Amino acid sequence: MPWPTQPDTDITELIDREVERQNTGLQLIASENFTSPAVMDAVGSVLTNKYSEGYPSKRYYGGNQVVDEIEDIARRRVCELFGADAANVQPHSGANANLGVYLALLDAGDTVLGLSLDHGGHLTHGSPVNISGRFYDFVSYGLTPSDERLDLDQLRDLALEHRPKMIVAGATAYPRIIDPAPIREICDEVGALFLFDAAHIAGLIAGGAHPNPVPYADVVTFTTHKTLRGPRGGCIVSRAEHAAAIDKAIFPGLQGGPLEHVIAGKAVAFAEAATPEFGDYARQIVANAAALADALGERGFRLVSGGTENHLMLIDLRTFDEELTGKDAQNALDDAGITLNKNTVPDDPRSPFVTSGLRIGTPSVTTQGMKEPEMVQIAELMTRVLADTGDTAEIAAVRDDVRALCSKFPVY
Ligand code: DSN
Repeated sequence: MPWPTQPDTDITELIDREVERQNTGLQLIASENFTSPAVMDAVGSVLTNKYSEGYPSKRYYGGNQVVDEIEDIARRRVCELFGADAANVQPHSGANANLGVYLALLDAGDTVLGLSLDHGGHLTHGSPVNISGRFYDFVSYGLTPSDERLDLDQLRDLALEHRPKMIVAGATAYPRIIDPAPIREICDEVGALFLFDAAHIAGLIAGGAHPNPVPYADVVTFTTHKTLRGPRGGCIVSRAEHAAAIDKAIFPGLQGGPLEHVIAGKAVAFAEAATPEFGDYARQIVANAAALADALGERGFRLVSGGTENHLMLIDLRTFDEELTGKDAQNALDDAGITLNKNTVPDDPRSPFVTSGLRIGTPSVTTQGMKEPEMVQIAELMTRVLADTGDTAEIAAVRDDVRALCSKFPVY
């Protein structure tokens, strides 16, 4: 063999450390999950060796007999999962999926409505620092000041005023159900295309815990690694009339060779998500989030919008401790083995690097089998750390308790 015979211990030891970190800490980042060994087997397979620019039966290189079958299975499975006409499983990420849709269906300078970043939207929904905001004329809608829900009246008013070519729904930090029906009505009223970015909630949709936007939207994009629990990557499903333009935009418009090993992992995940057990899992994610939100509320934390209906919640730290920033809270919790991310709350006076809030998600802890009683324990562990982020002895004690809790729910 021409390959080195000695393992690359620099890397293998770090992978071992990461396994240890994932096994012994609480993973509460709302966009993460523990993917299955079957998915990881596919992603770590010889499929990584194959170049396959193009699409099944229309490739630019030879030798694609096997990967053609794999990509076809992935496309067929995801169409069945969501009831879609067409699918493109090649986007390397959710950001590329969104960009591919814009490239397919918009011209540079077109007007688009998207949820503002500081109210829970994604960078690719028109942030000025993202290509979406630089190439297209995005206008932001937001949440109501009163109950922090999507402001559909404002969305309609902005749509009537700006006559956008596309309305983008979906969020990265919004704890409520997004009903696609009224957004479709607004799109129809102004003649706009409807893109639903389901990156965070694709697994909840697949599991029947959230409404399916596919019958309403022209195009639905999502990532495969969040609630859907597949490999890291993106996907697009669409109405048949948009399929050719989307395929052309992803390749050759935006990407080169597809990652067929990841596409195989996506195919495995789509099959896993079609099982009745995955429906139970999706419902438990939501039940766990509700239990965790209740327990945090009882301990003095304000929940943005008053609670959650999905896999995540945003807590506004200011009712608990006016001086405590999201940044300091994230760091102290990390020291205690509780991993989550700082997040702005709506109209946050602090910068996105500091923030007044935290985003907390339950997909990972639900995968490892935790239920409502463990959510109460997690709220208590978090409260012990956040009561005094300078108390290193208490943080060390919580680290031990986190390790003990996780040892009852082994992952890998
Ligand atoms: N990084 C993802 C998230 O955490 O929501 C969005 O791209």
